[in-house]
Amino acid sequence: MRTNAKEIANEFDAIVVGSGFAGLYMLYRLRELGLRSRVFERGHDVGGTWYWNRYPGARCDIESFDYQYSFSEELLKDWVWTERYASQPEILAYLSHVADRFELRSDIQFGTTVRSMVWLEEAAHWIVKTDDGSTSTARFCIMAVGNLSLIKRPDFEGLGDFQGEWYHTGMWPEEGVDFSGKRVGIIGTGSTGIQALPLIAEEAAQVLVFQRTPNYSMPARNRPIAQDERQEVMAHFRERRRLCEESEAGTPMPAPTAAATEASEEEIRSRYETGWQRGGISSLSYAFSDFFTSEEANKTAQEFARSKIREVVKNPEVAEALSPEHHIGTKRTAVDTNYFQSYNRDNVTLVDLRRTAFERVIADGIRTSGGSYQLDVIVFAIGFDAMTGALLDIDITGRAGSTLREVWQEGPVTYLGLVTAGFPNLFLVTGPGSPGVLSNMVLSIEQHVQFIASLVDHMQLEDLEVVDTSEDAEAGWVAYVNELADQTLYPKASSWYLGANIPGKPRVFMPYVGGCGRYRRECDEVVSNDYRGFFFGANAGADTPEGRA
Ligand code: NA7
Repeated sequence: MRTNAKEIANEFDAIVVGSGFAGLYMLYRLRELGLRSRVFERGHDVGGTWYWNRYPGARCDIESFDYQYSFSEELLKDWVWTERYASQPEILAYLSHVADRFELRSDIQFGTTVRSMVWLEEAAHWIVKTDDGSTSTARFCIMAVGNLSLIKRPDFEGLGDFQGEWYHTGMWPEEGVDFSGKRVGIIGTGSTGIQALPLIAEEAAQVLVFQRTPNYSMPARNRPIAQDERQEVMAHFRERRRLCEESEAGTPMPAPTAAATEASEEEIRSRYETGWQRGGISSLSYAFSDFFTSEEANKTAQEFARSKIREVVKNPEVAEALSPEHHIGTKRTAVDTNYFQSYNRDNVTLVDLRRTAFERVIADGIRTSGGSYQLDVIVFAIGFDAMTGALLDIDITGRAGSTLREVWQEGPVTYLGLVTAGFPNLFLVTGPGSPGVLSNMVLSIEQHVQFIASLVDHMQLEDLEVVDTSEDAEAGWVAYVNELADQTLYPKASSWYLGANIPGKPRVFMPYVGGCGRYRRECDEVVSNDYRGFFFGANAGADTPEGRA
C-alpha cells in the first residue's frame, strides 16, 4: 500500500502506542538512544490500565516494593510507597511523577487512538494513522498497549432499556460514582468484582452480586508501610530485585521445594495456614512445588481455600455458592480485603446465576429466571479481551499486505512474545508468549523494554534498518510455550489466559508459564547467539527472512 507523501505530517524514528508502565519506560529508553519518538495515548493522561481502572477498591496484587521501576536510583529514592499493596490512586500518582520527573509528557500525544499501521517495504517504515486524522511514520513501532486494556463490552440484552446508571469497571469515570442510598447490581466476580464489592457495599443501600462462576481469593493483609520497614527493604533493594528477576512470578518469594503429594496432612494444613496468615496472591501457591502441576496437590489447596470461605461466610448456602471448583490458580486468583466478609452484611445478596439464569436487563433492573431485581446502578466487572484485544483492535498490516488479524486468526503467534513474523520493526511489550500476565508486570515490562532498546541500539550501531523473525522461529516458540503450559494445570480452566471469556475467540493458552527467571535466561541466550531467530536487513526491503530459518 502506498501513501501520498503529502499526507505524512510527522516523521519519527519510533512510535510507541500506550503510556502505561511499558510506554513510559520505552519512551525513556528511546530518548536515551537519541531516537525521535512519539507516544500515542488514548487516555488523557499517563497510566494505562491504572488510568482507566478507577473503580472503588482497585489495588495492585503485587507488593509495592516490587511493583515499581528499578532503572533509576533517583526514582527509587524519591518515591515512598505508603501501603504493602498500592491503591490505584497511588500507582497513578507514581506514574504521573515518573512522567514529570523525566519530562516525558512533551513526547506523548494524549487523547489519541491509533487506528491503523501499515508497513511500507520500500521506505522500511510504518505508516501510522490516528483518530485525529493525522498520519505519522516511524522506523520502529512499539506496542505498549497493555494486556488488560480492551474491555469486554457489556452487550447484555435490554441494556439499552435500562433507566438507571451503568458503568464498566475498566472505564470508570474520573469523577467517581456516588452509590449512597442506591441499589447496586455488580456483574462479575473476578479480581475486579472481588475488590469492588466491599467498598461499594459500605456506601450503597443494597448490593446484589450476580455471580456466574465463583473465584478463589486470598486475604491481602494489606497494611501501611512503616518508615523503618521501608528503610530496611530499600537498603537491600538490589538484592531483592535480583531475586525477583530470577524467580517465577517476578516476586522475591523463594520457590517452594516440598511437594504436597509427599507431605502429611498436618504439614499441608500448617504450610497453607502460614501462607494464609502472610496473605497475598501466593498465599497458597508458594506452599508446594507441585501446586500447578498435580491435580492431587492442587486439590489440597482448593479444599483449604473452600474451608476458609465456610469459616467466614455465616450462611452455609451462600458459602457453598461462593465456593469455586476449578483448579486453584489456573484462573487468576484474586486478592481481597473483606470480600467474603461482605456477604455477612444485611445489604449484600448473592444471586447465583448457575441456579437462576440471567435473562435480560430491564428498565428498572435485571431479570433472571428466578425473578426481577430492581437496581439504580449496574456495575459491569466483566473483564477484558485480554492479551490480544488491544493489538487486534488496530488495523495492522505487515509485509505483503498480511494483516495481524489474519495471521493471528487461530491464536497469536510470536517469537519470545516480542515480535511476530512478517511485521518488521514492530515490537510487543509483554505480548502473548511472554511471562507478562503471570508475573509481576512491571518487572517483565522492564526486561522487555531493555531487550527492545538493546536490539534497536544494536541495529543502529551495525547500520541495520530492518529486523524480523521467521515463521519457523516463531512456530518453534509457540510449540515450546504450549509444551510448557501442557505440563501444568493451567490449560484446564476456562480462563482469559486461554481466551475463553470472549465468545468466538480462539482457545489458545497465551502466556509463557516457564517463569521470569527462565525466560530472562532464554532471552539473554538469544542475544548472545547473535540474536538467534531474528533476521536483519541492512537496506530497506533488501532482506527478508524467507528461506533463511
Ligand atoms: P475477569 O477475571 O475476566 O472476571 C470477569 C468476571 O465477570 C467473571 O466472574 C466472569 O464470569 C464475569 N462475567 C463475564 N461475562 C459475564 C456475563 N456475560 N454474565 C455474567 N458474568 C460474566 O475480569 P476482572 O476485571 O475481574 O479481572 C481481570 C484481571 O485484572 C485480573 O485477572 C487481574 O489480573 C487484574 P465467568 O468466570 O466468565 O463465568
